[in-house]
Amino acid sequence: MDKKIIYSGIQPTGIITIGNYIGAISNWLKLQDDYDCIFGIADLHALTVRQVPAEYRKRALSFFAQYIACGLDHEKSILYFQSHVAEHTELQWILNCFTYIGEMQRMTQFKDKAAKHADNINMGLLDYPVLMAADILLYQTSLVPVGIDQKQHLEITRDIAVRFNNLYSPTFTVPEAYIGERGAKVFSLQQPGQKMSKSDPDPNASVSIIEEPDSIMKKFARAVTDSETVVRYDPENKPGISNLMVILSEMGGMSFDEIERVYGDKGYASFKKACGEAVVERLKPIKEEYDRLMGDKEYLLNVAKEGAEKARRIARRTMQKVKRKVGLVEQ
Ligand code: ATP
Ligand code: LTN
Repeated sequence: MDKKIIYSGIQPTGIITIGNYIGAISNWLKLQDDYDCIFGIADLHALTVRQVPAEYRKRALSFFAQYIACGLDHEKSILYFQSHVAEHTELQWILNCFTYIGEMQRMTQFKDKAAKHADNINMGLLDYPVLMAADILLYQTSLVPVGIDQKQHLEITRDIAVRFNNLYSPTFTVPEAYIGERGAKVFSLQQPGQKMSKSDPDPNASVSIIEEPDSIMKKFARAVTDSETVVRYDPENKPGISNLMVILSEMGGMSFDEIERVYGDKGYASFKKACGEAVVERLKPIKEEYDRLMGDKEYLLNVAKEGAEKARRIARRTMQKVKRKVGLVEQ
């Protein structure tokens, strides 16, 4: 029997943070052997906000190198740039005709981004979830591993798929979100009430997966905690410490019990140092591999080309089906 299909992606904005790593990429790594996985760089999505072209091109390639450096394997999974497969926008147009404006205006992310970029509330920002639905439905995806913030986009994707399937006949697999238990939401090191975000302008709030060790240690030393001295998991009353515990447990492989036993009453400084060290240690091989890959651009472009070819083959099949169902004349 064919393996089930997994699809996910990240927009090449800002930096890939340990939040993205814990919430998304580390889950992807676990899925590569048991599923047919497709991981895209969502470079069309990020055009909804202004990008500086030369920087954007570089950043997108750097993100692709970071995917591979993290352990995503182009021999097991399809790794590619969304913009290299034209079927994404082709399907988006058709799905647009099955999506209501009101549904898009209600999306939390749209409302947030519209407030943040009040001078540029473009059609792309409103239509963002339909492009995401196209990404997912194009590949007959069963599972979509994302952080909890993307759940609403997954729900609308399901609604669009069901609507289309009911109007015609079963065409799209109806996907489900796959949200990791812990680490579904890693919080900012500076404002533990807010999620750690790739594009946070405060550099102390997040840690990149290719950051220098010294800088990582400093950021953990400066992380906001509370006025107590006990290391204890209590997200409500101790959000800073609890967030650090999630990070240490995900990156250093320690259970909460163990962390409380070892660092419970040793004071925050030694606990924060341990967090920094665990992160540095875990990221070390990733950074080394990333530096090597960035020295071989040709290799990266070849992997991307091969990925796009494989993706296109699957995407074409879905598009043929969709075009036939809606009544477009065959070529
Ligand atoms: P931005 O700040 O630019 O909106 P982001 O940090 O939210 O970006 P995305 O590109 O929107 O990152 O998300 C990439 C993936 O990482 C998604 O699956 C998302 O759910 C997950 N993710 C993002 N931030 C976190 C976080 N703080 N904790 C856990 N998962 C996260
Ligand atoms: N919107 C997503 C990125 C993304 C995505 C996808 C995730 C674009 N296309 C398809 C899963 C499946 C985000 O995380 N901000």
